[in-house]
Amino acid sequence: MTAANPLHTKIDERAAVVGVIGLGYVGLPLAVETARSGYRTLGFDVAEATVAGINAGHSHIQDVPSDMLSAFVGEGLLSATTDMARLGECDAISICVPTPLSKTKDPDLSYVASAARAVAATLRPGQLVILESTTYPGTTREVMLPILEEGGLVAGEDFYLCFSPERVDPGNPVWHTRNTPKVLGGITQECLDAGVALYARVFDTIVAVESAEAAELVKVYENTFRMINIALANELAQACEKLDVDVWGVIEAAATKPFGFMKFTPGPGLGGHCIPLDPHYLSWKMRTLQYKTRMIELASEINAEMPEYVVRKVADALNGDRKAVNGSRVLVLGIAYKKDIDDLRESPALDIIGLLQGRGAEVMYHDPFCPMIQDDGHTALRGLPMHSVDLTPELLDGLDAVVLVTDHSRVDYSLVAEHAPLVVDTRGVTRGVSGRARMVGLSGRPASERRAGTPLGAPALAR
Ligand code: SAJ
Repeated sequence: MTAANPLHTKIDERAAVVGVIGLGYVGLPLAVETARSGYRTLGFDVAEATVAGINAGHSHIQDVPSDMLSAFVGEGLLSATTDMARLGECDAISICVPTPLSKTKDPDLSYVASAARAVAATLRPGQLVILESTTYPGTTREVMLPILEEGGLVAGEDFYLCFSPERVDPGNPVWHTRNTPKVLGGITQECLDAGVALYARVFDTIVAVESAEAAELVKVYENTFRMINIALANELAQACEKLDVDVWGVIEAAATKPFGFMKFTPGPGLGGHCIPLDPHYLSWKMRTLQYKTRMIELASEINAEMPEYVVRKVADALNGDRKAVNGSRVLVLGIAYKKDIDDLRESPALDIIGLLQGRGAEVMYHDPFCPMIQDDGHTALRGLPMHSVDLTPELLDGLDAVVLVTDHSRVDYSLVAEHAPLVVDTRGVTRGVSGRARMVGLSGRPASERRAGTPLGAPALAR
């Protein structure tokens, strides 16, 4: 594209107005970065409270400090609105809306389509539109493009359309929006050129790829890679159970390989709003093209079976104390989908609580980040809302078992080992912690119960 292009000129002169639709954990950090790069930024969200909070300088996103937000708001560089008619004021618009999966694991693009229609309503020549929401390869060209071209404007000539996957890792102390390499693909070369022109001024590193489809595929591949390797670690844990080998020791030793290996760890199952979901965008798209992504299906099965595996471990461990799950008092320790966060989305802890309740256990939980499990109408647990109980010696002494599901850093695991009779640890965080409790790992007997050189499967030698 020549420098005479008015959009390029506006971008070069920092005169371009940037719009961000969707001000959540992706959109608000992006809006702050475009403001920081000198672009007046207009955030769009359907939630009145979110918009009001931002305009008052209050951040609802952990990675965006309110003092930074209020500085940009105070300078007039950043403001928010629910009025989608103002999208016409923007020279560039990034779309960061949710792309959930339905219960049948079909992509729900209703938010993307709604945002596209809002942009189309005020689309004008020279505008750049970038979709950031994780979705199946083909969405930008097959869903966004027709909606935007309905009014007669042509992508690559009149306006520009790109896909750029979000790579936000909430709470990551090293990788932030600005310094994480940003992949970008366009519907046409001119689209890509326009997207690079803007994003090269916002992100430290731009990774231009051949098309919007390639950029969409990069994102689902990244997270599918992760999901499949987690499944392999979970399968290794079950193999170690059969061989009576401590899986954590095997993984730690394998991780000493300085090349050709990447450490993943087994656990109670797969939580979060990315890893369990993103691979299904790819498998869904491939099904429409008569291709079965067998690796994704199998890995998803293995991960989905982990809550059952954990509950069987709890049942077996209680049997070791001549107890049944039915009637036992069980504490689930840590319920967020991963450590040191408060996010319950797709958390396997909820499955484990439901399975234990279904077997007749009296289940309670402790999680310093999650004070309550709401009764949101689709979490099928008994006794909702459930509240986090305090972790006290009295509570622990009165339990039959603790199942450690999420390994938050700020829990006193020595207190748990000292007072609970039995701990089933699905994260390997209590290895080396000793106390009154019988400690059961995700696989095999604890190393403390196995003398060095004990043949596989042989009972531990009496001391
Ligand atoms: N998990 C395991 N074993 C592992 C790693 C994770 O069981 O070795 C489990 C976690 O307990 C959790 C689930 O998988 O239940 C997902 O954990 P995650 O570490 O992948 O965290 P997420 O869901 O927050 O993933 C995000 C993703 N970021 C984006 O999509 C932009 C992912 O690509 C990142 O790699 C990940 O953060 C990260 O590394 O923190």
